[in-house]
Amino acid sequence: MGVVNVTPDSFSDGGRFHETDAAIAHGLALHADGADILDIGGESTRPGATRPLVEEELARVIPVITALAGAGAVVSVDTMRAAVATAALEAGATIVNDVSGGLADPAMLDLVAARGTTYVAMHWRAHADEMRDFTTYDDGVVTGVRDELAQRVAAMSAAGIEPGQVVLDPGLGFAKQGAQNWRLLKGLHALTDLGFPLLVGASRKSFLGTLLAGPDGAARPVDGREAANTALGVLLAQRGVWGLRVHDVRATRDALAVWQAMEGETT
Ligand code: PMM
Repeated sequence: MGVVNVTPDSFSDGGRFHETDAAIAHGLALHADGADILDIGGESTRPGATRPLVEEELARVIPVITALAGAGAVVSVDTMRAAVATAALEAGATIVNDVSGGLADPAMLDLVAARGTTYVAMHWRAHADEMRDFTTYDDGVVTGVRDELAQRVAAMSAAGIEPGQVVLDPGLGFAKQGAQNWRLLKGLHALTDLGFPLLVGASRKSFLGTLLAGPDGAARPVDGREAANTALGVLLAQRGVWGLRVHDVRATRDALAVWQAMEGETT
């Protein structure tokens, strides 16, 4: 899954693709690099970010979705709002990627049930401006995330969403502190045991920057985290993860090609 953030303030590619045309060109480039899905988002979820108005979010994502779906790409909309998801599905998106797993907008699960679309439900506890206050997991982060995702699955089922529509996501960096992300990744099998495909978004996140900190202790800047993300992507693919949400599709594709060549028949 290739990331197309149409936001002025995302931590990873903030502002670079704000203009509609630039976002479309970026999406087409990721598609050409081999992205199976393009994930279009108009709300930054970087820690501390404030929410855009719904009109603003619509104006950011809809033209980009229309163009990229029209060009033949499979498009997901990265939104917590049912109104935005509705417009995005009308514009050609076929997947709803909701970082709140249905918690931010009470209308979201009913919409997904009615439309029958694939639904990525991420583990989430609070909006970006306060999620740093919600990183306590009484029984450990793996158990906490698993139990809270299981509760979301129950809510989805109650809303009439079919199991085959659901993809789960551990929500790296969302209400998780540095080491908690590694604990979650190492304990991912506990989430796989819930019985749904998993999507993982590690690309450019700060726990990778911390891992790669220099001798002075300063985190590696966003632009220098790609090799680590690519290595992690291969390890996750080997563990059966369904999808990797990445900014550099070509790097991940290349790494997966190496893995497949090593595993495949030699001629
Ligand atoms: N991370 C971000 C945004 N959307 N969606 C899913 N399903 N999983 C994620 O981990 C995720 C997401 C934030 O990262 P970005 O600013 O680089 O898009």
